[in-house]
Amino acid sequence: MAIMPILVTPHPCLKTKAEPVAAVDDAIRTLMDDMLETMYEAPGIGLAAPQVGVSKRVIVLDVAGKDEDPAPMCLANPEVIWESEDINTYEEGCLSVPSQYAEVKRPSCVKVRYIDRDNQAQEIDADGLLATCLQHEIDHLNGTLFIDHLSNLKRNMLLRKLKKHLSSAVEED
Ligand code: K1U
Ligand code: ZN
Repeated sequence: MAIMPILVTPHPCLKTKAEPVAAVDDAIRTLMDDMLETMYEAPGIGLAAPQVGVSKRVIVLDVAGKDEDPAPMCLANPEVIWESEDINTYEEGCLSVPSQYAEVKRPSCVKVRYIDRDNQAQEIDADGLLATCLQHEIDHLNGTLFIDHLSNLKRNMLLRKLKKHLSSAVEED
């Protein structure tokens, strides 16, 4: 297992559409394990392969609460095959846009088709935080960040705050 460096916007890998995985083999399982370790260490509740510089359609998530048992999920080639008309607003963050948060509106419920760790096709019905996190991670595979869902004004304000945050983090070093 290995912890991988997480890329920060505006890295070009975060704006690139990721390639589908041909099959979930040992190499992809190792990538999934490394991504889970990286996500837990960050800490985060999700991570997409482009965030660690790998342009493949692989995501990992664990939205279990602090007092619940860990519930890691590994998905290859995830695709939303149904979404509700009902919309939910959630204050999202992103490990590639560190320390910045904003409200994002997305469908409340989704059905996602994917390939699991054992290379088996699966479908999952998600609502609540799991639905939000799945959509956020699938967005990463298409080169979209949560800030791309904001107005130009809000996105530019947030990017200015990010610049300040990153330069003060460098000064502290
Ligand atoms: O994709 C990512 O950058 C991970 C991101 C996922 C996410 C967060 C919120 C809404 C949708 C998707 C994060 O995990 S940011 C960190 C975070 O939310 C968190 C960290 C520790 C405990 C609880 C939450
Ligand atoms: Zn993110």
